[in-house]
Amino acid sequence: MDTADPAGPVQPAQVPPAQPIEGKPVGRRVFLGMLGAGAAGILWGAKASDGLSKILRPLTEHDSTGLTSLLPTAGRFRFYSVVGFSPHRSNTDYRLNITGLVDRPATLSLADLQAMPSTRLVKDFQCVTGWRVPQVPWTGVRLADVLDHAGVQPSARAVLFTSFDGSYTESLTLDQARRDDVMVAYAMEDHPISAAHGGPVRLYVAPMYGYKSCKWLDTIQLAPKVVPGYWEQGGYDVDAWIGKSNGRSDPAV
Ligand SMILES: Nc1nc2c(c(=O)[nH]1)N[C@H]1C(S)=C(S)[C@@H](COP(=O)(O)O)O[C@H]1N2
Ligand SMILES: [Mo]
Repeated sequence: MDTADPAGPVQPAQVPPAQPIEGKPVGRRVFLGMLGAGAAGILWGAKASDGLSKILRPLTEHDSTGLTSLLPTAGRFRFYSVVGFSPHRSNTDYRLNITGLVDRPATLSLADLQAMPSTRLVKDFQCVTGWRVPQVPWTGVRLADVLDHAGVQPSARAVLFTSFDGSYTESLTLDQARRDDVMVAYAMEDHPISAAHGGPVRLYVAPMYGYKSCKWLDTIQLAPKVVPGYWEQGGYDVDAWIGKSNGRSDPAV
């Protein structure tokens, strides 16, 4: 266990019950998926203002190490991991692999990514279960630039992502992946992305619900078609547009 990770010793907790989505209750498959997630320990930290405060408060009150104060986003973000822990890879060991239907398969270090033209976006971060973190700054490289670096072959139609947690998967169509607001992110809130939040490098898909933003990004594979990701196999929409998917149609978003 990495003792520098204050979230490490926290025990897995139940995922909060699904909020019925206005006009359409959460489908049975989604609900069952959430039960499964709870058992697997999807949520292992939470903001102190909700019913899960028991997770963080014992650390805050009894944490003689003071490590809890290193959690910069405690109170804003929740920390999700379907494997129930936060995998760790150092900045120097980190590699991003680009494989599949590309002309030049590539392995990029964090320094390689940081040497590429960067982009910064400030957007609300929204989980499909209802919590939202307003105005989060993200910095990284446009996914489109990473794809061009490897040279996408004409037969590719989709981009598949895997995580070095060994379990999480996601995907986008090639058109979605080429949007300006989709990035391979290495900074969040203008700091390096912490291990809990998917660092050193995670995907950030601004126009979609949080589950698209694969943490601990390991491999980007160009493929002929989309493969439903971890949560999508549990019933969530493959096209996860905020406000326009998973039973929502919110003209304000
Ligand atoms: N590898 C991995 N990526 C993941 C998840 C996960 O459990 N594992 N959870 C997803 C979900 S449902 C959300 S809402 C966000 C949460 O990001 P955070 O843990 O940084 O708050 O990460 C997404 N990416
Ligand atoms: Mo989420």
